[in-house]
Amino acid sequence: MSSQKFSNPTGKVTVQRDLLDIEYCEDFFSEVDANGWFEYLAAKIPWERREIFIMGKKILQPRLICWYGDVEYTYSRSTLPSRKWTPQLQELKTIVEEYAQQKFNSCLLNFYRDGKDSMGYHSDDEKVLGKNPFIASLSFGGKRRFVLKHKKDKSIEKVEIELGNGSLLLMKSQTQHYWLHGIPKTQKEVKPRINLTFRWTYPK
Ligand SMILES: O=C(O)CCC(=O)C(=O)O
Ligand SMILES: [Mn+2]
Repeated sequence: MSSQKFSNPTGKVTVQRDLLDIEYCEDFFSEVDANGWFEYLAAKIPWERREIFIMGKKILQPRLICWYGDVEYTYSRSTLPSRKWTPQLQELKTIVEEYAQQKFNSCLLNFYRDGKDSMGYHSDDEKVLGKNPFIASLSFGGKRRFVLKHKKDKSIEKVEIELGNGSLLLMKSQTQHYWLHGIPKTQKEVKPRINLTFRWTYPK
């Protein structure tokens, strides 16, 4: 699919405080292109629902996922095999790499079917992601609330961003060491949403 590049990155917001370092670009893709990407990804990605272990308990993940990249990925006792980039995913990766001036070799795709699908608070700080993981997160489809909270200091105010259709969020420097992030469940009527988080994953 041919896509317009970051057509109008004027809606760019940077938040740097308390060792949080993020950049949010609201209109990275035009609405038309973002809708096209959503349709493509919803139909063509081999989405799966995985069982994971949380505090020793086996649960079904509250969303669909798929892992692409040059290396496999293990988390919560679940191993996701490496999967060859499709030309379309490669295209998205290149667009994001050019903008972020950063290389990525892997991508976790998440499909939130409705407001009951979610991602719990976590940080992308596993050893395989290196010292200061640089995460680039693309969103397509329904808007969802993305919340960041400091790992230890409860007096530090949370940061909330509504991640919209066609937006790009970058998480940089020491963010993953000091902050948790997640997508809470919502009772509001929300459209399905697809998210792609590009990362650099070191082989084990
Ligand atoms: O869906 C999102 O915006 C968050 C995804 C995320 O944090 C992750 O894949 O690690
Ligand atoms: Mn994450």
